[in-house]
Amino acid sequence: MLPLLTRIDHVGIACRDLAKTIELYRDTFGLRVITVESNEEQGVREAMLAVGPGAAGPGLAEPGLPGPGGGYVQLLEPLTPDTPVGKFLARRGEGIHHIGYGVTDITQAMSAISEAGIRLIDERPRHGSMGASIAFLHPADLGGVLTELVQFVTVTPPPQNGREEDLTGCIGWRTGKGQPPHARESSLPVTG
Ligand code: KFV
Ligand code: CO
Repeated sequence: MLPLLTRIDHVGIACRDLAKTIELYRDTFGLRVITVESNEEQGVREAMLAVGPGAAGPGLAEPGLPGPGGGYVQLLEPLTPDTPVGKFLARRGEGIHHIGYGVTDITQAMSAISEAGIRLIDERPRHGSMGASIAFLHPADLGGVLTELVQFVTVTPPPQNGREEDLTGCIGWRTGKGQPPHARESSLPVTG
């Protein structure tokens, strides 16, 4: 059997104050902030900080994004208390919230993992950071680890009208419930 998980894409970390936590990671580790986005469907405002060799990878337009062996730290601040990250903070406090793994074909990976008896939280892929397709797997079936599948697609810069205020000097855009303004090729396995 070929491995379904092709790389560690990101480690998701729940925090109460995104701006302060970005500063902590930048100042302590010198990490580069790639994006800051709000994702209303997921109830988060989040930042992706690149960790790794910094080479352009397949499907990544911009040199400086992680290539093979690289990944991200994803810092997550809840938009409201009644969201997954808001509830997590109330129950457990700040800390590691989930791990995101790269997959080549998210729809195929979801069905294979479901057939293996692991509960899917999402019945279909959702919109994730930087336009990726994402789907979550239930922590209760995976030893208490909330697990996310990530299928990366070609990155195109967000249009001007999708930009958020520039918190950190990095690219920022808003991810709403429908197609994000920067959504690309219609082959993306995401609906509404
Ligand atoms: N890790 C491990 N266990 C967790 C957990 C987590 N992050 N969050 C909740 N739990 C456990 C919790 O400790 C409790 O266990 C049970 O789940 C129910 O907690 O043994 P216990 O004490 O009963 P609730 O009631 O607080 O949570 P619930 O409403 O059931 O929701 C849990 C869950 C996992 C279904 C929910 O958090 C969820 O749907 N998560 C997936 C969506 C998500 O987390 N989105 C934020 C990240 S967005 C992202 O990463 C993006 C946009 N991206 O591109 O990468
Ligand atoms: Co994530």
